[in-house]
Amino acid sequence: FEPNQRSIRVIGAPTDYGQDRRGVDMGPSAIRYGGLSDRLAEAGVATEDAGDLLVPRAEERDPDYRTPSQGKARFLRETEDVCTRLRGEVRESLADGHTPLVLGGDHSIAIGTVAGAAADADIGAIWFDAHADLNTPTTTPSGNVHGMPLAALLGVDEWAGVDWANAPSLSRENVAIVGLRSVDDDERDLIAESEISAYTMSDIDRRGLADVVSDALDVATDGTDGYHVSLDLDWLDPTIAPGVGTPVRGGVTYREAHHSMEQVAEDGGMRSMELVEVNPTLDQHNETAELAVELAASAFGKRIL
Ligand code: Z70
Ligand code: MN
Ligand code: MN
Ligand code: MN
Repeated sequence: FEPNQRSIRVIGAPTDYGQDRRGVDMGPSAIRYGGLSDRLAEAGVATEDAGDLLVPRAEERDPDYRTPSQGKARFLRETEDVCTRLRGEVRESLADGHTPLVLGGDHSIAIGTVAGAAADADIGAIWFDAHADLNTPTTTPSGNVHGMPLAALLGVDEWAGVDWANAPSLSRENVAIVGLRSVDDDERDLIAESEISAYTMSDIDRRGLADVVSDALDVATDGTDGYHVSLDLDWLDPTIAPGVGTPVRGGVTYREAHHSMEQVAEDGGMRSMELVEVNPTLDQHNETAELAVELAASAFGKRIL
């Protein structure tokens, strides 16, 4: 057994501003209760917990407060506030030599996580998700910012001028989305006309997930200082991850997901990670949070032999 050199700082971002179903703000508690610190200790990594960011309850805020240029994005002011603070925490964690592990919350928090991770480095990103998260406040069909973080980080259209996303924090040629099965028309057009690498479930069925993730790692590491792993739990099939706001049938299996995280661990270039969209109110016996914990342990180098 080789002790793992890495040390982790856990940062909770208990938001549910970015989507319609309440409850995803309980994600950080459920993930910790699901055994996070014990499983990471078993994986041989030193872990410290910075606690949760203080996030005002959605009921106390006005979702529709926005300037005309902010289009249809709901809770954008609140999202900016949380992401600005999260960006600072993530940047500080990296500066202190700790790999940030951010617990969501809905996927809008990725804007803060990645802005912080990219503040002092050129990074790629692997986006494990059923969705492309490439909408803008104009193209969004829902008004939900959790459908927009990747577009924000790439500086797509009106996201280009948004300073709190530090856009662009990512370059299209270093981004890979893995597991797509629910994509909006404007997102499809953007993927077709840009250098973003996008892998659908059909690609995974044809080529095998291991081969797809190997490509994604090449994309994320090509000319970068490392990469961010954004793990939306709706990447997984809802039969094993029912506790998510937007379950989409036909996701990756338990074994496929673990193997992907083992590939990430073996690669060694991951600089930051986040676990998002766990909704304990929709879960069965906390199994989705426990799965998130197990996947993080694998990504951080849990060994079987
Ligand atoms: C749709 C939208 C989304 C997560 C759903 C859905 C986006 N494309 N993201 N669940 N995690 O409303 O923008
Ligand atoms: Mn420390
Ligand atoms: Mn998703
Ligand atoms: Mn997502």
